Amino acid sequence: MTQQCNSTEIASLQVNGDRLNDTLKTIGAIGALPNGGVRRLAFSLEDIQARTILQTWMEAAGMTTTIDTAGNLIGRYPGRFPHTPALATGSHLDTVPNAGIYDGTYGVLAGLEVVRTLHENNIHLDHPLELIVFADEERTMIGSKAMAGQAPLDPDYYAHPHYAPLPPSLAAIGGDWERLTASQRQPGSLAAFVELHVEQGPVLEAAGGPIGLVTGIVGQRRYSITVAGQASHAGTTPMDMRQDALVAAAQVILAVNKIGTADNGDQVATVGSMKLSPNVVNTIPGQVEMTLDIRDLSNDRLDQMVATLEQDMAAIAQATQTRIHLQPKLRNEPVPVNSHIHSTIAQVCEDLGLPSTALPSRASHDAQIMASLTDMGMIFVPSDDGISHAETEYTSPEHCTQGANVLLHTLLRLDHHYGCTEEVVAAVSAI
Ligand code: HGY
Ligand code: MN
Ligand code: MN
Repeated sequence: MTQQCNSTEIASLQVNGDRLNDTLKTIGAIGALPNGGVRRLAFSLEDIQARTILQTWMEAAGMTTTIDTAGNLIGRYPGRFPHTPALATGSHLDTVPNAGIYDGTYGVLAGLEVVRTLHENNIHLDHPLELIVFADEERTMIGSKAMAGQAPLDPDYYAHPHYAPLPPSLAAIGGDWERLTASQRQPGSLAAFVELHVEQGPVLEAAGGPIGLVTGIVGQRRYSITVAGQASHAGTTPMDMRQDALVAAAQVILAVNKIGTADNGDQVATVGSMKLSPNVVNTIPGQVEMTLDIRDLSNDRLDQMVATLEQDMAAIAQATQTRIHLQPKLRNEPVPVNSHIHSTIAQVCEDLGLPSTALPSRASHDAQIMASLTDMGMIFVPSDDGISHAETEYTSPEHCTQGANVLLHTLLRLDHHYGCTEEVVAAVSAI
């Protein structure tokens, strides 16, 4: 496979920023909401429409495409040594119910722009280059978890009253629940994975630098909390004879806030959704279902938060004569990034004259799951006002372009770093 560009031309290669930002607008219009936000829930028609467009764009950029049994859409740009482990980048196209156009989508489209830039300059890396659109990052993370062999295989684990069961949802995007484990990649099958993402927080903007050098990704634990009391007549039931599930739930919410604000630490704790029943004006709430999301860079601190909350919930249940159940629903381990990839990204920023700031990711990402499979790195660009998971999420076209250039040159350098060894080249050439 001949290379048209020489090393000097490759060193000065730039992505097409206008094309990248145009694709962001095009995909951002899929699931557009009247308030300017986006709703592109995993497995929805909007998700399928966006994935279909991406697949077409991938193939036009010289990639072969597949959808694995976990529903991951994988574009593969050929390398000069096709049988060596691939370099990979990617993110997600699914969104929370009221999102911006950047969370996840930006990393996918910047990866596409990198391949488009290589393809139109007839440049091929030594390694194959994979662009992965992970399935359902926002709720189950089934795409990356299955790829890493971490997905619970009981479909009931993912059950939720607001969402369709996972097996038919996966089928809707080309996956196959019955053969889920076929999507698992073996350690060593990838040379490295780098994800580019908007920070979704205020640190980079405050630091004034366009590029974030992610140092690690927080651990995250999600739970459902069910509070069971006794529904009863709001008029005839004396206050001292009530088992009011909402009064108990209110105390649980304050207990969650207490573990989130303890010791002025960096941990966070959130009750993001709540459903009470029967939810009528003249009946004492009999049941409350809530969700809990806690995060920190330290597993020890997360363990302590859960232990403290369980103690508090036992006391609240006793005092309110209710029953409170904490059901684990998702667990992501805190992971550091690969130090060589981190320093490669820093060097690329320096060579491109882009100020950079080291920071942890306080959001979860598929990258932290991929870290169990291969060397992992993450690059951030700023989120204006630190806003994300809201319609006012915004990152400037300039920052989007700068981030994509850093991704391009990071992958070019990692291609050399994870060089194809003589034995591998000899073995491959002999095929
Ligand atoms: O929850 C998260 O951190 C990610 O946006 N799914
Ligand atoms: Mn995301
Ligand atoms: Mn998100």
